[in-house]
Parts: sequence; structure tokens; C-alpha cells
Amino acid sequence: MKEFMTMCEACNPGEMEFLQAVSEVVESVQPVLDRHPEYRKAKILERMVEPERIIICRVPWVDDKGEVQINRGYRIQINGAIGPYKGGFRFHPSVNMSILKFLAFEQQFKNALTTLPMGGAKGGSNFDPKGKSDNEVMKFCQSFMMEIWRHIGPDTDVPAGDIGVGRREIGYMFGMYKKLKNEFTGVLTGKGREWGGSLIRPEATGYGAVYFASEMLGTRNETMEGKICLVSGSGNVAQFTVEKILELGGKVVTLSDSSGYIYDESGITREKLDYVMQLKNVERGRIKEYADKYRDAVYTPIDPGQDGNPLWNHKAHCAFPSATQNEINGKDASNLVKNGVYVVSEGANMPTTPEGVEIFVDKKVLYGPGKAANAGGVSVSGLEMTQNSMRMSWSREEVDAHLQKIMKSIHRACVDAAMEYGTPGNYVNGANIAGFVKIAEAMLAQGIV
Ligand code: NDP
Ligand code: 2IT
Repeated sequence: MKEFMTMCEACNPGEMEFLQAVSEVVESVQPVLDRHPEYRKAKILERMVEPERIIICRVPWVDDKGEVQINRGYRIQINGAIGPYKGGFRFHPSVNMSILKFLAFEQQFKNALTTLPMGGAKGGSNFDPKGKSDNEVMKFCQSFMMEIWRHIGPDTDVPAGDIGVGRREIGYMFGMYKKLKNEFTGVLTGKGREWGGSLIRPEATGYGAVYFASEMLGTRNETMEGKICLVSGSGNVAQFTVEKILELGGKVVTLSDSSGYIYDESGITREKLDYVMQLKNVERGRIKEYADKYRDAVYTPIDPGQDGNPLWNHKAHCAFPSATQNEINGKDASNLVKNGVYVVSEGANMPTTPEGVEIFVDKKVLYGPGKAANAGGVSVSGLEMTQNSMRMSWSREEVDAHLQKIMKSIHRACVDAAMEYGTPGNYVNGANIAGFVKIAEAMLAQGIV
């Protein structure tokens, strides 16, 4: 493992997030490689850390003041062994090669777990949609798609949303793809329901993370009923995580954005959640305003440089990190355990640092890593692709039933793989191994490509 990581560090210098994601998987799959020398011989792992293709492009656009702006766009097609490349676009000023490579790397295993035929990809740009007008967002999306359209397609690569990319951005990109290609196809998922989108896709990641938590709780004959939950973020994933927790009888006491967090001891009700949705999705405001409206709630600003996040230092049973990578460090993980949290279901991708993960695993927390717990989003994206291919659309109930079945099956695959390889109850190993084996078998069958 040491040798492998040294090689990886030399090939990907300074790519901290990517190396972090790789190192966790490499550790988990050692026993698989020991049992399957054919994977070693075919250099499966070495191939998995080398994207099949990376596209980097200039994205020029003109802002509302008439000034020329230039961003950098990316698409990383990491592994196409089990289906067309699939994964979201992230628009955020922090986007760089390391972040997108870690996300693409995780995505290939996540997609393998969904039971659906999807390869792994990720993309995006350092474009910051915050404070931009709709017109500026449209100009950027159109310029990005003017390059990316030639690299994607319904049977080639199907992008979707992630941080900073929702229905609005998908719409502008879809419009430009359709114009350039002169084809109406399911080339992107997360579309509006009037133009080929699947019902439940907006809800799917958050709902899925809560279904996954319910499955983990089920192993101890417990349910979400009455559970006090900490949720971070206040975007797409966080909002629908709260919605499902409320439906299942739990209570949510926190939400956040990159400026700070609110603690509402009396609980975020349906009415308060509707306010958050309006605030975040329509007015594009800050979570601080929640505490201005609901005076019992306490707002605490968060300094990005500070050690640890006080959001994770409240009494609760469950935590749903739903903002971004490395938002729970070792100190936060210790605080969570100290405060009684014994279920962590990751809506975000890699929100826990390796030190944090070690604490959760050590303390026998029911810890669902992102690539399993947040796979509901890409799963319903897969179902959107199916509906587009059939030129049909399914009802809410049908899609939700599929989603629940898929989350159960992912949970089962994690439990079984962890058991088979001698670490029962370890969902990190379970998810990494189950995802890895599926892709490895496909790669082995398809030869050295
Ligand atoms: P949104 O853009 O809808 O919301 C992101 C939320 O996280 C916002 O509240 C944002 O605050 C906060 N956030 C983003 N970056 C940071 C940061 N650096 N520090 C602190 N807070 C931050 O994104 P999503 O809800 O779609 O994505 C959230 C997470 O879920 C990401 O990790 C994403 O990769 C993951 N995910 C998303 C899926 C999807 O279907 N959308 C599927 C699977 C995983 P602010 O507004 O201040 O930036
Ligand atoms: O991280 C993820 O799984 C996503 N952002 C969703 C990807 C998708 O193709 O729906």
C-alpha cells in the first residue's frame, strides 16, 4: 500500500483531496487484491486511479457590465467499464483538478453500487454563481456547453448537478446542447420535469441519505422516529434530507452555509423548511436570515480557518453532513461521539477527514460513507436516463419505490462485503470493496483498454 501511495503521490503531486480519497480505497481493498491475484496482474487499481480522459477548457463569457470574464472548465471521465460516464458538474470558486479528481474517483465506486449501468465522471468550473444575475449564469453555462457538448452524449457521458449546479444551470446547458446537436436526448439529468426530468430527482440525494440511515438503524432494530439530527449545508441535499427526516418523525436542529450555522433547539418544522427553500432557492439569501426570522434560533458565524465546526458540538443522535468535503475533522468527530451521535449518513462527498473516519469506525458509529449513503442522487439520475430512453415518465411513487429498493440494496451490498472480508459493520470497507469488485470484474473481462 505504501509503495502504491508513493507512486500515486509522484504522479499527482499536491492533489491532497484526490490522494485522500485514493488512500482510503487502497486500504480497504488490500484483502481483495490478496484474494484475487488476477486483479493485481491486470493492474486494476493502477488503472482506476488514472482517468481515462480529462478535458480542460477555457470558458469565456461577457458579464452584465460588458466585461470579458474567463473561467476554467473541466470534465474528468475516469472509468467507463460498466456504463456511460456519469457524474455531476460542480460550479464553485474552489474547484480545481484535485477536487474534481477526488469526486470522479469516488463517483466510479458509488455508481457501481447503485446496481445501474453507469461509469464514473465529474466536471465543473471555478465559476462562482453567487451574486451573478440569471443572465450571467446563462452566458457562462452556454459558453461551457459550447466546448463540452462534443465530449458528452446520452450513450457517452451524462452530466448532472452538484454544488452550484441545479435545475437552472442544467436548463441553460441543456438548451445549448440541444441547439448545437439538434437533438433532444437525455444528455443531462436533473432536468425540469416538463422537459424530460424525473420526478424525485431533486429529492433523491437527501431522501436516499435518510433511507440509508434508516437501514443502518434497522440493524439495531431502531427507526428514525424521535431522532434528533444535525444537518449541515442548506442546499439541495440538506433541504431534502430535512424533509425526509421530518416525514419519518425525526427532529432537525441545525442547518448551515459557508458563512455560519443556525441552531434551532425547538426543531425545523415543515413551515420553517419551506422558508429555507424560498430563502435559498428563490431569493438566494444566507442562512443567517433564518435566525432573524425565527428569533429562538441562534446563528453562529463560522470562520473557514477555524479548527472544527461548532455545528457538530450539539446533543443529537444522528448527523447528516450535506455541505462539502472535509467538513468534519477529528475534533468534530470526537465532539459528535461525545454528544451521543451514533449514526452518521453522509449526504456530501467525503465530508469526513481520515482522522474523523477513524474515530467513527473505532467507536462503532453506524457510519455510512458518502459513496454509499448519497448514491440516491445518481441512482435517480440513472432512472431519469432509463425514462428518457423509453420516452416515458414514471410517477413519484414508482421512482421513490425504486430509490428505496436501491438504497436497501446498496446497504445490503456494503454489509455483505464487509462481512465477507472480515470487518463486519464497517461500511467504509463494505462500500469500497463492493464497488471495486464490480468494476474490477468488468475491467478484467474487457481486456487492457
Ligand atoms: P448546493 O449548491 O445545493 O448546496 C451546497 C451547500 O453547502 C450550501 O449550503 C453551501 O453554502 C454549502 N457549502 C458549499 N461549499 C462549502 C464550503 N466550502 N464550506 C461550507 N459550506 C459549503 O449543493 P448540493 O446540496 O447539491 O451538494 C452538497 C454536497 O452533496 C456536496 O458535497 C455534493 O458533492 C454532494 N452531493 C450532491 C448530490 C446532488 O445530487 N446534488 C449527489 C451526491 C452528493 P454556500 O451557499 O454558502 O456556498
Ligand atoms: O455526487 C453525485 O453523485 C452527484 N453530484 C450526482 C451525480 C449525478 O449524475 O446525478
